[in-house]
Amino acid sequence: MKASWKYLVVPLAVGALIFAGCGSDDSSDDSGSSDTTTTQSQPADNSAMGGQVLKLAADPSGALAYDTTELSAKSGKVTLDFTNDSPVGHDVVIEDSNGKEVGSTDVITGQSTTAEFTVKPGTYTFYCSLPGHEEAGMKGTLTVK
Ligand SMILES: [Cu+2]
Repeated sequence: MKASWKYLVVPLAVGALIFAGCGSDDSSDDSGSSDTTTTQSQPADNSAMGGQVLKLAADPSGALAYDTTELSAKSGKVTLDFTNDSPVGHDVVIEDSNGKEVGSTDVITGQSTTAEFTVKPGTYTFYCSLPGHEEAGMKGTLTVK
């Protein structure tokens, strides 16, 4: 435990400095955060930088389903990485608990796309907006802590 504790302290201290810098200087935050994350693979550090990525895929055989009905994220910026390898077009729309849309992807077929949005703690829903798809089961819950 002693050795791993020592290695933890330095990245956390650097992360705190960069994070503090982001709040007061918007012009340089992008380049600074990408440099520091290259040496860190821990999810905790990535989320501190606002860089969490959620992966979601449509059923590759063409069934009206995603590969999961439950996603979870931490409060802040989210990049949704959506893959649809099936021959059927799909998208993803994210709504908050009031039914207000907070993010969406393009309708894609046989490729991947991303959508970026910001979430607060609470329960969100995601679904496919193509006619009949949500009703057939292309929907799920995004829980944000
Ligand atoms: Cu769909």
